[in-house]
Amino acid sequence: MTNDLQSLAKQFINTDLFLKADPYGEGHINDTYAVTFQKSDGTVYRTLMQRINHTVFADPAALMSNIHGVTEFLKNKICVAHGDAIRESMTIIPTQGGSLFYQDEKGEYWRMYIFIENATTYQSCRNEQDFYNCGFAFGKFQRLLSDYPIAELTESIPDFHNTVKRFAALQEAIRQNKAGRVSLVQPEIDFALKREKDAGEIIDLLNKGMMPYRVTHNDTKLNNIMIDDTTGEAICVIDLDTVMQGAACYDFGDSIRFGASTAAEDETDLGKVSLDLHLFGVFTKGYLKVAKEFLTETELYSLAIGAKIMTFECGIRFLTDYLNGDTYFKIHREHHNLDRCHTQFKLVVDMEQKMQQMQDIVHRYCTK
Ligand code: ADP
Ligand code: GN1
Ligand code: MG
Repeated sequence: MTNDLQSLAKQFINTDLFLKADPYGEGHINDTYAVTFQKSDGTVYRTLMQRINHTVFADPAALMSNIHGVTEFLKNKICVAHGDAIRESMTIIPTQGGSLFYQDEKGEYWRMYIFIENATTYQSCRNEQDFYNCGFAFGKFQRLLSDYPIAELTESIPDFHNTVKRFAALQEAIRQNKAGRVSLVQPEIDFALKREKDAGEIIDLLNKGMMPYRVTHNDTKLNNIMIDDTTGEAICVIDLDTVMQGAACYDFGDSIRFGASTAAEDETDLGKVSLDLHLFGVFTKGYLKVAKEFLTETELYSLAIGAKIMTFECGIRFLTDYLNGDTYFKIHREHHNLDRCHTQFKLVVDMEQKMQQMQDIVHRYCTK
């Protein structure tokens, strides 16, 4: 494999010496490697190489052109604001031939990015200042892209956050029972089916024209933002595969789902899992510091509901994948997707109970 990785890496950079490629990160979708090179003057540096999961992303070429468009657009704005365009936005390293990706002889798609050094992605909140900074950074990301030509974006995964369609996919997985697991998860299925009407809560607002479509990231987990090791600032939003049109609350909601939980996404002790209202407030404060300038009343109202719906949706996606035989999300142990589903459903119940408090917090920070 190292040989393969070496020859793949050389498709992007062949002027410097390849030293090694190490598996990297904890994403559920792509295969990620930190690739180390040495320049002729002895300087050692890393790049980030990824195999794009083309089962998940049907059109990697369109996906890469989305990322190219968005990163170039962001870099222009960052430069105008005298920022550091290499550290504050992803940078694609093209192939030697100038293409945004490389397709190998097996048909796999590969890409390379500049490695953002002296910055870290976290699996859980280190401290509340980080989470505030993340809220601010995701709000800023939406603001920077608010005048991006939305029609130029391809839907890299159609209906990604259409929770009604996600619900239908769950029903189909139950019907097909591919992995023979339906009888193992009847309580989880009942939990989801009881909430069928909730699935439309956000998508209906968009469909009825009550909320605008915006350019959104759609996968705003804490581990998709890089925190500067020195300043603690959330410097760069990464994992841009799902940048598409969506509702502002998708980004707000997904950040809360992951970062304001008191436990990991795959915690097996459900007694540890709940929504931390204090962290909810911290993120909301950071996000609204930027976003209250451009969000409409309905969008503000949708934020807390979006947190619940993103969590419900993620739970039904994990359950669907479990029923389908674990074909979508990477798993690292048996029943991993079911464990993930449990934490999400536990959070949904908690958010249902705390909804009014969540709404009050949003209200507090949009009037300040
Ligand atoms: P996935 O889609 O599988 O989640 P990501 O694009 O999020 O893959 O990458 C996985 C991990 O690799 C991230 O969580 C982050 O730690 C690291 N990473 C991604 N891009 C960069 C980059 N440009 N510089 C440094 N680290 C990165
Ligand atoms: C996946 O790629 P990653 O690990 O950042 C998934 C998200 C889920 C998340 C759950 C393209 O995110 O939608 O919310 O796992 N990404 C895709 O942890 O499906
Ligand atoms: Mg990721």
